[in-house]
Amino acid sequence: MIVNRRAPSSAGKAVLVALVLALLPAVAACDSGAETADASASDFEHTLVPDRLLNVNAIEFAYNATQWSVPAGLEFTVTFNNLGTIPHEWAVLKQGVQLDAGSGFKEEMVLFEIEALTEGQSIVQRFEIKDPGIYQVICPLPGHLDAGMTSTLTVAE
Ligand SMILES: [Cu+2]
Repeated sequence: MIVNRRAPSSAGKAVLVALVLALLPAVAACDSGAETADASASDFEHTLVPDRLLNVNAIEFAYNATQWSVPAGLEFTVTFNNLGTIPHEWAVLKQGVQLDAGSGFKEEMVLFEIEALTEGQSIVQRFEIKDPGIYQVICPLPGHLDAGMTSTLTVAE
């Protein structure tokens, strides 16, 4: 596994800046009472849809939920916060993959993942899953699944 500690941080800042920039025109438009029929309006609505916003916290050795749920075929936003004292990841495994032990993990099992965040880091990333079903989420770092870092992502029709 490639662990790049710098990339998540800079990517997260870029996304946050993009979100802030997307929100600014909508806020300004509200103040002036103008129409908000531009592209940024849909981004603004997206941020207000609760089931498309996942707030994921990681500590040693667990996530803050045993299950998350998102709609199929729609982009959702994951805010991943490492509240622990060592690096953690958030990896959604491909449908049908169910790991009980970290020793069975292979990188090709990953549908997508948020790579290692160091302690105290946060990142915002957007994903979309087309196929409804149950997906296992793990922290692939050595020993972390075995210690309990596994949850479920339900993708509902
Ligand atoms: Cu971990």
